[in-house]
Amino acid sequence: MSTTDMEANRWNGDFAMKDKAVEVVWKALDKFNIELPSWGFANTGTRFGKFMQSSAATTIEEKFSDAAQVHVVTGACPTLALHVQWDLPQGLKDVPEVQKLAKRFAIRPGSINPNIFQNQEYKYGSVGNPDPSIRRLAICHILECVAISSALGSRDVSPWFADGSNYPGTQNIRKRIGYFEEGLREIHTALKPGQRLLLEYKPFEPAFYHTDIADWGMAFLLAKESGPQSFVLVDTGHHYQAQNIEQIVAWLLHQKMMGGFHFNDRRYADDDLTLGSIDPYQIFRIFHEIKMFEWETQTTADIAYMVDQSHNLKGKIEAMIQTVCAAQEFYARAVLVDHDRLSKLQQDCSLIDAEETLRGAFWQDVRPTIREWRKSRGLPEDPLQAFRSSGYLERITRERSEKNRNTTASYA
Ligand code: RM4
Ligand code: MN
Ligand code: MN
Repeated sequence: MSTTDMEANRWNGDFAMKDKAVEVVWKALDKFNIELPSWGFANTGTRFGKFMQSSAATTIEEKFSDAAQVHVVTGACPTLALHVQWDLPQGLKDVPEVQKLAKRFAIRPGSINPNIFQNQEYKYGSVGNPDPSIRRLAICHILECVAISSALGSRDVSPWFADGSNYPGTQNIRKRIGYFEEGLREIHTALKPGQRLLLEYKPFEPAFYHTDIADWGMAFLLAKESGPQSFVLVDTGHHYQAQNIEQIVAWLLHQKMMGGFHFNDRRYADDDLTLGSIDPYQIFRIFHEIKMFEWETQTTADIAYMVDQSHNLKGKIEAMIQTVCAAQEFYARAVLVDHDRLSKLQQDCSLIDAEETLRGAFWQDVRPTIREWRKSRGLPEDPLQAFRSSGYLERITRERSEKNRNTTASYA
């Protein structure tokens, strides 16, 4: 018996329990999907410049094609998040083209992301801008995104607002709250039944003094104010250092306001690194809060799991596969927590045993179980290796290098 097996048996108690653990992981993985971001396949950079990758996607067609490759090897990514200005530059007119691509690559359009931060008009904000004509422009764009989402049969519209100010005294913070309340209420009225508006918060950048939707409390209140189909989106990179993200998740679950995640990792700010690369325990703790909630309430939390990473040095597709596999690993570990036992230990304030129950699940090596699960589902046991040996990367590098040499312009 290998050390890993012995560990597993010790933790699980006996062989029967070990089989149970495998079953629990398999069942959880069958239901676990994670959405990919179209912009994560394109050349992106820092504010200092872009480092071009000759294989990066340059068109919406290439983004769909790359996302399909990730789905083929992982089986966990049936949807692609779209950023309207980058992917549907003509808005609604581009819908038929996207529908064709979705069909061709067997990838469904996922969340629709408005872009209310890139155009010159948004220099002083979008929905929070003091100029009513700019606010109208932003609201109209988001309304078009709602229509795009309906036409594409996608569920979530997820705006991120760069709105804020850079110097004290330069903007009326309370007035801008009012503009957001008014604008979001109007947008909410356009939602079809079942559609959702997910509000994303971020503490700073590009605004460095105040950001209009800076944290989960502001996003929560605005979501509540706008209507019952609005929820909060947690981007794991959008917090101050040392903030307890899983506590935010627990609150949002408790309030039935947890709408979705943008997963990535970070060391300093909104670094958009691959998942779990800096702090693997963090993502496990988030999944644990969700699984514990589901166990306690005997419900399934209706949460959109999405990736929002755009690292500029790692190969785009490989980085995405790495993140998806990491997400599966942390999720699988979270379902291994013995909730019944943990709950009793928490009640008794058995600190060390409670913590060890959590840590015990975190330190399980779930990779052999996940490999078995993949095999049983007709998926490659090692998605990264499967991608590498597929020849896809070599082909797209040949096909795209010329185009990538000539791109310098937009962020994605
Ligand atoms: C923001 C935020 C949004 C993403 C943009 C590109 O920081 O994370 O979700 O759409 O970046
Ligand atoms: Mn995000
Ligand atoms: Mn971000």
